Amino acid sequence: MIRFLTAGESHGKALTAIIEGFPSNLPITNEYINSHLARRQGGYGRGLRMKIETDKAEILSGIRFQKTLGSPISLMIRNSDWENWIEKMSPENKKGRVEKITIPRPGHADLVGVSKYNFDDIRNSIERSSARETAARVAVGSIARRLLEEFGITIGSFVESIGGIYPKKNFVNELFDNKKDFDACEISEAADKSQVRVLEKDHEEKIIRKIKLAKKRGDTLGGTFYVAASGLPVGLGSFVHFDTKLDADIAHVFMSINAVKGVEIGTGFACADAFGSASHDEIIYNKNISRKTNRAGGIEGGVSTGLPIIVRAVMKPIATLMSPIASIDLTNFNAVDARRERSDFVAVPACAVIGESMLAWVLAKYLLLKFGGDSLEETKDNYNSYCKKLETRIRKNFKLK
Ligand code: EPS
Repeated sequence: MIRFLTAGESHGKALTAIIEGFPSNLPITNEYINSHLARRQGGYGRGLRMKIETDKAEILSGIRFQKTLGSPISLMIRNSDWENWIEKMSPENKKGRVEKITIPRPGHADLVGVSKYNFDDIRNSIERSSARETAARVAVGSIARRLLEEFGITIGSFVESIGGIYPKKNFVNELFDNKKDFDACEISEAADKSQVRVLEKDHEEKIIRKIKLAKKRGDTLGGTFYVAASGLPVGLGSFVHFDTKLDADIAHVFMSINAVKGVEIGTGFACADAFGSASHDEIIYNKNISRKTNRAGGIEGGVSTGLPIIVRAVMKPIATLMSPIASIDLTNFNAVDARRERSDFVAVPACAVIGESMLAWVLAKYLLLKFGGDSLEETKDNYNSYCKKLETRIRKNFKLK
């Protein structure tokens, strides 16, 4: 079973991660991890912090000559901004002139954090609840993604909407129709060319206008995004327990991303309004067992069907507002404006990249649960033997005697 932990405060020295359970001999380079870290930093509407940081992962253990050793992998991403926070964030007992933060921002973890952990300074909550932590998750996810690539599984994403601005064309309908081969990587390649990771030029322009308006008003925006995976085998996940269902795990990891408030798989919430006949995917045989459509988004009964996995999620607007809404000062409970803090105006494009990383993690977990060996070679043997014999087994099992 693979697992990971991240550590690190937003303005501490560094973010770190420990990853366990990957097979040996998986090729991986710093450049590969860093290319995904750079994708997370992009997007029109980010704040000044992204101008300070150029996130780079340093590999501390578990990888030798660009291949995994099977031992725990540890990574570190230094915070360049630490230089400006050494006194304010010192782990030593030498407090500089630290101004305590006493006014919580609605929508952030400020108030729940000080209530729960018994703090006298909201800074103590801000630091770990910051979305800065997702840089470590993207580094972790890129190792999972590298593993999946060895099995022909690719992952991609695009932004569907920001601030209620949707594209003219609904790109996912094509995916639900299941009419042509689809490589999830290709949607990311197209989206990465856009400043807000959308697929149409005039859609991008409209969104940028809306972000400019939000900035002018001192406000923020959220939006929706799709993450997809293609090239999957049938049979990842299981229906035998609540915590072995692939879709349940996907929902969990997406909801764990900062500011994500909802997630759906396949046609998701739209199923509520459709007939059953327009909701499920008819089974056909055309050289292989296949489906006419992929409305289920690649998962039935908590198990991958082999068709692309399609996840949609919604990110709420960033909680830090330059024209703040109401709060109270915890020193006297008087009504005041919520605190301003350097932040992003929009982070939906970054959120989609984080979604890719989390989906990669879950898929790598279920791939290794089913096929995992100590080395990549052993894992590939298990995978190939299962995939090659799948249809032969069905034929044999159901043959009329
Ligand atoms: C982020 C770093 C943060 C924020 C943002 C995400 O840096 P700072 O707090 O120094 O400006 O830009 O975090 C939030 C929006 C949030 O609400 O926590 C990053 O690296 O992604």
